[in-house]
Amino acid sequence: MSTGYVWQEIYGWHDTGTAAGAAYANPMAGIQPLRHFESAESKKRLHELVAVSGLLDQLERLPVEPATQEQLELVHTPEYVARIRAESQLPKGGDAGDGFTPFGQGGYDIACLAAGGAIAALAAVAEGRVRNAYALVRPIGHHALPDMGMGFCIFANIAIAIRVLQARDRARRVAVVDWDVHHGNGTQAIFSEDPSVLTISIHQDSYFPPDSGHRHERGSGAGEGTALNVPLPPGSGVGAYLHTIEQVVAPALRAFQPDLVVVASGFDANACDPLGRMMLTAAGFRSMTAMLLEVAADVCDGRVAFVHEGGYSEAYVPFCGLAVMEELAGAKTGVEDPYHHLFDGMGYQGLQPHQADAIAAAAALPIPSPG
Ligand code: 9RB
Ligand code: ZN
Repeated sequence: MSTGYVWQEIYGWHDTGTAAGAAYANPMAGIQPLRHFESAESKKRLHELVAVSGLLDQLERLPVEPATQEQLELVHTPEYVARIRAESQLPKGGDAGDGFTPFGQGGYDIACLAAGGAIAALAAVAEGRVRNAYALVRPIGHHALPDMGMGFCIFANIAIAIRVLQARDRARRVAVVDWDVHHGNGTQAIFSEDPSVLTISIHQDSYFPPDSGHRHERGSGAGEGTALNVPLPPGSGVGAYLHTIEQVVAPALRAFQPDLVVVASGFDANACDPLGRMMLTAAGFRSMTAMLLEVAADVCDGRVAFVHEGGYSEAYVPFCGLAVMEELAGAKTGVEDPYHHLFDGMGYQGLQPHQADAIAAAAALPIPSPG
């Protein structure tokens, strides 16, 4: 069986405008127009490397339908969906909610196609049509809340896809492993009271959203214990991340016994991301993927679907993404990480004592088992 792959050219046309990073350009306040942090470039270049390296020929390109209004409303409020649709018809587009999540005309349609890409990937894996899958979608989704977009996210792509699968009875228990450098607050909030979905987020401690992703956030009500946060100190590298997968994520997945594992695959914890302050390498992402595949082979016949999140290094994201997809497909393209000399040997790549303490504290948190 093959590895499924989602990419739509129009994802590259989602227009985040002439911001200055995440701020709105304002010449009178000294803020010179630039690009938004979240430009298409890192994703387009990842797709182009997948194609040029030859890996694309070994993947199964999955067809994508836009998520329907009904599917969006499995997670989002009708009012929010209607507002995005209305603003998307304006020539200047709109903002999904926090002032940092702009979109251009037609942004609604592209966001529906991003949610649809997540649905296509999760469905293909859950239905056994592919062994595993990577959905390279844009805009990203893990910060989006039911009634508000934020942090470059319009619709909660992964959460919508999980709800669609559950409604079709294609999956009951699902675990989300979010390795984006930012806290996966939206996914956590949506499933907070839901015992059927375990959300795990590994992120840079106390970054974005502000005051979010603390270890004591464990879900609530019937979902108590099904949110797991691993805030890591800035400067964490390959050693800290692999230790986290081994000591926290793998045991949690073995305890929770999901039918499907979904990875919220941001690459902004890489060593040269402009927004993250972590040190992951392409080889680090490859090893994390291999470890997750090994656990998934034991708990859910290897059913893993990756859905893209952040990652803003236009130069390095392509190599990190290619490493993950090679591992998923069990293929080697021969393209080497051109930065490995620089990043693999960086000081403090190994596990540091203060990182081990943070990981041990997360590893001590109990995870509910089925039944
Ligand atoms: C805020 C500002 C940000 C900054 C980074 C992200 C990253 C998202 C991501 C989102 C929003 C500014 C809160 C500027 O990659 N997620 O995976 N917002 N930045 N000013 N203020 C008040
Ligand atoms: Zn991020």
